Amino acid sequence: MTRLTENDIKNLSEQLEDINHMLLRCCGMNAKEVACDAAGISPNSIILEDYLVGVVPVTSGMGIITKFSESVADICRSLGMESFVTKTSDVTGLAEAVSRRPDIIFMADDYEFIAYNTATMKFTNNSYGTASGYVAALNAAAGGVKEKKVLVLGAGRVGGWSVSLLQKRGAEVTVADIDTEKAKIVAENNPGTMVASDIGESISSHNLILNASPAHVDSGYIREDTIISSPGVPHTFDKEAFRKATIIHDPLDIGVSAMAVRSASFSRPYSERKNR
Ligand code: 2YC
Repeated sequence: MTRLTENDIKNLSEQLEDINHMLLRCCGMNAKEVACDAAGISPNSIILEDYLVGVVPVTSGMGIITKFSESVADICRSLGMESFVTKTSDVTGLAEAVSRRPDIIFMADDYEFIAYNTATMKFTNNSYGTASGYVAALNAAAGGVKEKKVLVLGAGRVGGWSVSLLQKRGAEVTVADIDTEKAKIVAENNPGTMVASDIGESISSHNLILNASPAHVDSGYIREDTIISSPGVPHTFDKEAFRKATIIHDPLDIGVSAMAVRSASFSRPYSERKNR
């Protein structure tokens, strides 16, 4: 899993409006609508304002990323939810969060990042949230991926979910990874998926790409009028790539929005349950 850096997210809260404008331009939807599409629900079937979200900083492993928790809380607030970041971290922070009766608790260590729904004890994670969010964005930008060829770059957790979710939407998926064995395993787990033998050639032969890899994509391979839905960090496309392609990217917003909406969709909000 590629770890976000402080630099990746230092201005994220201020950029949420710009990200919405980028999504509206590329997909005709804002982050909330992309997240609802990713969760398979219609935006007017859930009142996100009724949900309370607690975010708990975690110090394990490589420790806290400056403004990570605050960025997650701000993203949830931008969806209309009420959210708070606990003053304490780890188990103390979890106890602090639980005492405020949140509907959803977000916590991330260096390997797992979850949105836990307290009513149903179900959680969704960032790998699924990011894949479902960027698949929804690509589907919208492409005017639907059904029966279209889509290349997934990267056979990690986000790439694997992306292959599965693209196939569910009827796409003809090819998966590419510098570790061919990882690509083959994803293909075996998702029958009908092709494995790219030559990554450069596969980039040149697709105009719909989901880039779930941290590797640099050489713009020389990118065809004119390609759409690249790109959760991968670090985000290293050059000017030529931006001239040739529509590139959809943000460091955290789409993935966290998809997590928040999906986790909320697991239950009625506590405020509603409490008033019964
Ligand atoms: O500040 C904190 O609470 C840290 N423990 C957060 C660590 C997040 C590590 N994960 C990542 O950087 C990546 C992100 C793209 C989101 C999922 N994994």
